[in-house]
Amino acid sequence: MNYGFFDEKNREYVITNPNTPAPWANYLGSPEYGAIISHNAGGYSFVKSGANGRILRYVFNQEDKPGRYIYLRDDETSDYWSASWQPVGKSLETYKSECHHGTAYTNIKADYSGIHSEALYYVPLNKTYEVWRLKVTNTSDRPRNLSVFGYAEFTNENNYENDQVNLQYTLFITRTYFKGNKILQTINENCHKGCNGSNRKERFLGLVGSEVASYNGDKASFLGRYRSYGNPIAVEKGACDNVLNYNSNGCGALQTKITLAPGETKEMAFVLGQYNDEESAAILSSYENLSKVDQELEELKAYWHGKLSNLYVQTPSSEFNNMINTWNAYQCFITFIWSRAASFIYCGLRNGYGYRDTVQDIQGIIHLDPEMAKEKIIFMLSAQVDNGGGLPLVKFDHNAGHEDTPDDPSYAQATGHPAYRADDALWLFPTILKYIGESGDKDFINEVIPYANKDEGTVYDHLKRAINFSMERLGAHHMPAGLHADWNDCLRLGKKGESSFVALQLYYAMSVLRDFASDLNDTDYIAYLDEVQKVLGDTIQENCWEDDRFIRGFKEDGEVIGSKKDPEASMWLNPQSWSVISGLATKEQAEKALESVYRELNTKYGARVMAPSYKDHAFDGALALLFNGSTKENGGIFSQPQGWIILAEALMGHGNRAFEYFMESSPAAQNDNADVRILEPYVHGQFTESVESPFEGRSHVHWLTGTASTVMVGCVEGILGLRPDLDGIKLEPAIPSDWKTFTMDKVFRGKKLHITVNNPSGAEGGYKACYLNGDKLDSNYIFAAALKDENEIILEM
Ligand code: IFM
Repeated sequence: MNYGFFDEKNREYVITNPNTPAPWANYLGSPEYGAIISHNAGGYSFVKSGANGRILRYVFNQEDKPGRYIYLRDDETSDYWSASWQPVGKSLETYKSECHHGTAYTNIKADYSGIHSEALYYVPLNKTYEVWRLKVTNTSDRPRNLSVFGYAEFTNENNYENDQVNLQYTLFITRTYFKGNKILQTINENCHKGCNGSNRKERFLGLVGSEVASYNGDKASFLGRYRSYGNPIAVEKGACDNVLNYNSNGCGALQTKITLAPGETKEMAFVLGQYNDEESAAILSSYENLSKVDQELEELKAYWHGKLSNLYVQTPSSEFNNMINTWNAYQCFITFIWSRAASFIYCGLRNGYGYRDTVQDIQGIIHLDPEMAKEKIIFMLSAQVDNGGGLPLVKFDHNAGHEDTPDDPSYAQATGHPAYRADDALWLFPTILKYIGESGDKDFINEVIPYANKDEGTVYDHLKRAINFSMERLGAHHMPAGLHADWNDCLRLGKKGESSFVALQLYYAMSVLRDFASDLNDTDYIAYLDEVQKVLGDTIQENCWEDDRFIRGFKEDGEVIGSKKDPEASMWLNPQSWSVISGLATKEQAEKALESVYRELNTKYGARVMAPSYKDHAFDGALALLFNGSTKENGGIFSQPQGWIILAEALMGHGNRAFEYFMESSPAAQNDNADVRILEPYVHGQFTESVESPFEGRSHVHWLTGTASTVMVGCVEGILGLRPDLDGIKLEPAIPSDWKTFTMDKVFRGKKLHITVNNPSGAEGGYKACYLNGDKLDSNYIFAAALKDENEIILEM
């Protein structure tokens, strides 16, 4: 069953049945002013921090409430409903709703009792407040007298935990005022005269475009005793009782009354933010002419659609097109910008950026906005310790050159991360390679950037130190130690245990750095890399290849993890995909390893991260045991590695398999299976429950996940075969054999490429000929120097 559809042209997902299996969310604004909204208007807002800057209350792990509620009431019949289906929740027999989630805006349309409403929610570009614009149209044939109520439930304090549980304090620090067209809430309002002035906060909910008829600043007065958001007493009665809170929960509730002739439309806007009386008055008066809302909406669309249009594909698969052109791409920007800041799962407590997650997130947007990526790459390089390792958590107030490291007890105390992880800095290699390839900014390699704790070095030096970090922490088999974790947070291999995944990443990193070294003509270093890469390659081959698979590594006592003989966890996904991505596996090994994945790990919802799940045969470092079988790292279908298996299959020219993995795990492909998948059909989650779960196919942890970037890379570099490198771009699609033709419009280094791929003979990989602006090329590689401003490229498969 589905609950909506993709509107490809408008880059929207449209929810036509609001009774979805979970709140399906959208992101408005940015972490400077962040607003998360569900299709039923549930959600919260914050300034700078979801945990410490929370201004709208939302109760986690509940039924999606409260939210940004707009109630409508027929003042003749006393019947009332909400502009979003919830919270009033009228029967869907009579109440029709369409929620349009778009790029940084959400427009909820409803039809009930001859009244059409459209509630548009957004945060204007570069602004730190939000707008709820309501348009109401009388679609009946008689004049209508309506009340409209806007309701925002302010937190009593910016810290969300205090707001929820520290009531002996937070109830007594807030009060509200009515100021003509707004409710103004103050917190610690006397603090400008004493105590800590910075505690003082003011928030407002204001109304423009219509007169306020009544108001409430007190939540209990608005809702009434033993009532809830679905039946507030104020709405039921048809008026707020003008009570303001003092030592009780605050809110902003404003009522206005409108009369509509048949066919007539009226509009108004509620505006909400954390600003004082004067500032909020200025903001509100700037909306006196409500046409500003349409302008701001157009600005938002132009901003986001502009970025997204740097790659536009038209393939025979609407699932693929919807994800690559809009939703996966938009999710990549959201994870890039928001990191793991806030969602309906993440409350905002994490006080920094995870190193690996952030460096991975960057990869998802490089093909769309390399400049934006560069800034973050520099930031992450400045969070690399001078020993070459990454800081596991980079604090939001990171002070490059002056940070403590995991070697200092104070770092663990401040961040909760007691030790280095083996993989963090190794993610820099694919990310920097992609950035330089996409942008052509070869000089970047010579840019000088500080280390996290002391000293500075060029990007090249940073990368060399990252290699050293691994080389200085090798185990008994001469492979990198797994340390506190490798990519898998649930594998704690320590200083002696070894990780084949990190070994493969290191092998790959050496190849990337070799290219940079040869561009810089650094012959000594090339010789060094050749030598150590050979030793590393040999040791992986000797110790990790077992018949039809690469093992996962070694425990501290030297025992193998992921051997075919193991009763549990005998097959692991990542070493197989990375054996191909890294370039280490021979063709024969690659074919066998990928076949083993398909045979032993694949399910109808994608490939499991390992199997069988741990139950009775785990070891101390196998923290996956904490989870139920078929869940998360314990044999679940971890979503991030789906991107790597797609890429690996594509690199082998297995277009059918690559696309099969794409379809199995793609949210869009599950649109008609929403009751099983549960999560939004337009965003990737962190994982999907696999075969041992009674809820096989159910996905979890929406939006903020590294999956967005790995799947994007798997699709763009793998299936579409767009592979920029230092001097140009290689085109090597690996597609389903029934794709006869498709096109890609790509902006590459400021030049426009219109690429047509023709596949008359039903190939799934390889190419026969490539033409640039009518000239046949020697290969499928296009030198950037050969490009004009606009280019017609044809690839014959
Ligand atoms: O790689 C990690 C990531 O950093 C956080 N989520 C889980 C992944 C796998 O353990």
